[in-house]
Amino acid sequence: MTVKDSLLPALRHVMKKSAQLFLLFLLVWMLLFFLGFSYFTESQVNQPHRTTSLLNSESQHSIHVQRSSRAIMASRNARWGLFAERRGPFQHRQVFQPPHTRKEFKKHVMKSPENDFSNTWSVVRGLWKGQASYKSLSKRLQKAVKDHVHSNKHKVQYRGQRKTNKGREEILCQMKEQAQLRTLDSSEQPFAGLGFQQLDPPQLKQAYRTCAVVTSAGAILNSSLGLEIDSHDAVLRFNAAPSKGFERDVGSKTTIRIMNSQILANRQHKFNSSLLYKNITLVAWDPAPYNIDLKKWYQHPDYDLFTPYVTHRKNFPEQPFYILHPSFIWKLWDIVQSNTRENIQQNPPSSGFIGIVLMMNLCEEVHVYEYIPSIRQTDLCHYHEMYYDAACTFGAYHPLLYEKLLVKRMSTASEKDLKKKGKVTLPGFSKINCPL
Ligand code: NCC
Repeated sequence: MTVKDSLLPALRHVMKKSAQLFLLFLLVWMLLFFLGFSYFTESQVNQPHRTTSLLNSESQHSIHVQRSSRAIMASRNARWGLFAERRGPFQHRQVFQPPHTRKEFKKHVMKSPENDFSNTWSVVRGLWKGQASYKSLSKRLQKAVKDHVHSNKHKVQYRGQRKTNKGREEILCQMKEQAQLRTLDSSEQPFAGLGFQQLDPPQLKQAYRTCAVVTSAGAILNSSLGLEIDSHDAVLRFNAAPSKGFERDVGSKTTIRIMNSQILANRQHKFNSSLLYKNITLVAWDPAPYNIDLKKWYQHPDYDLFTPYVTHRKNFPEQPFYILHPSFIWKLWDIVQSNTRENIQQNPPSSGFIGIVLMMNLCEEVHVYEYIPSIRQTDLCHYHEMYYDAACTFGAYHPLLYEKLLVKRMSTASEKDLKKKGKVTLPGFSKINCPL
């Protein structure tokens, strides 16, 4: 046996082992690379915010997804918005249920060519300066606004003037003069004939010094505003927005809840039984036709709020519960249009604007949280629900952009409060002094 004969098998064995080792090394390296890559991308997404332990894991995930992809929301919304507008139960109102899972999100959103990441921020900056316009909205929202302006569902015929360069004092005086609170008048027909007088709650009057209006915007998450909000004498919340589980950011006190008629009419909201609507003052609204034909409204409300209202008043006669008079709703619309050069959507203002003016009637000072978006702005529609739509913040059905511009023009909040807290401060009507 030669040396060559004895070395060859040993050499072959060493080479085989080295190849196996190399393959193993390659495999481990690929695994480490993959883990490192996904960790890195997740933490990039997380960077601007600490996640709150009050959020459930699902919504935490949703926020991560959202932050990484603000740019691509509008296009997703366009597609899913149209889908919902054709088929959804709320076809005449604005918010749509977009895809929920990461897979759906990637499929429908990430691949879209219509990403408009920069757009959201140009509108927010415009709102901070009080100068945004229809043209600053994404193409999708511009189209939605245009469609609403053309459809004129509530037969709005605005005959008032427009004076769009008013200063703060002048706007406040216009508000005080024209936006006095009016609730359903049970002595008016058809309500008098229907016995609504027996259901009348005591009159809603000015009662508080400082008040907080807490919008449902997703951007209030991670704000840690809860303690500040609870320090006010009264707190107004909207629709089905909960405080339980979100106390750190939105507080826990609720004094008044304002609800659009969907809340009373749609069973899913469990208006009869849910604790959200117990032991507080309730205020409901529904858009009547612009000409305030009360009989027609009673027969064809947008959503039937009258039946649940009557039942609730009978079951809980001690609970203060009001329906806003449609003339109050449309007066607010008139005020927004009268201060806006562009034609605004001919749909009622959002509950947000209605609630703010309601509180200006009831409080000496009103602090509104995350109505004008803060630096936390996100397309996450609500802090308590996992869906995304810039329309929740800037409007499609409701003339939100214009309401917000008007509120910004009336605010005395500092730039820091505005940007960091998303807070505007307004005087209550009792504190506004106007020339006679
Ligand atoms: O979404 P919503 O409003 O309940 O929010 C209450 C108010 O908070 C302000 N907001 C909300 C989200 C956001 N990202 N930015 C904001 O500034 C707005 O001022 C808003 O009015 C409504 O106005 O009543 C609305 O109600 C919902 C819905 O009916 C209720 O949430 C109940 O489910 C409407 N959505 C649909 O109809 C599908 C929404 O258009 C307006």
